[in-house]
Amino acid sequence: PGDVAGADHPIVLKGEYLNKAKIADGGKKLRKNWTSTWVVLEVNQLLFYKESKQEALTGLKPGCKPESVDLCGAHIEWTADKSSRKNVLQITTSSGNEFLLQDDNYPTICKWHGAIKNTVDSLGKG
Ligand code: I3P
Repeated sequence: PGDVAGADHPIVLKGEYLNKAKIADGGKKLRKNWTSTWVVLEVNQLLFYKESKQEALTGLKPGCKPESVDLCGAHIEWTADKSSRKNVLQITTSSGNEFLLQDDNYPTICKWHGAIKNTVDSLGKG
């Protein structure tokens, strides 16, 4: 019921481990801390799980929710100047949260960039 993260939205891209760093919260800059996270793309949001097995537990176990990123009104772009790493993309939400996603494998991160961009664009059309 309602908008329980991970419970009732169709999955667009199945889970995969990517490197993630949240660099701003509500427009306020955060200290960068890269972590490996299990990323799932749904039709309206991106979910960050600590590990793959957490996805299966969400909905069964209270308090086992992923971090969710509302993609409505969000922006996604490649960035070369926010990190010394290669293959970095940035997602900025309408609430001013900023996330970097990165993978050393270019085809992998391209696939995520394309799918997230399609999702953002489709939500934008309303
Ligand atoms: C940061 C850490 C990050 C690095 C960041 C550093 O140092 O080395 O990996 O980002 O660079 O500040 P600390 O652990 O002391 O916070 P990248 O790996 O993305 O380059 P930055 O300050 O240029 O963002």
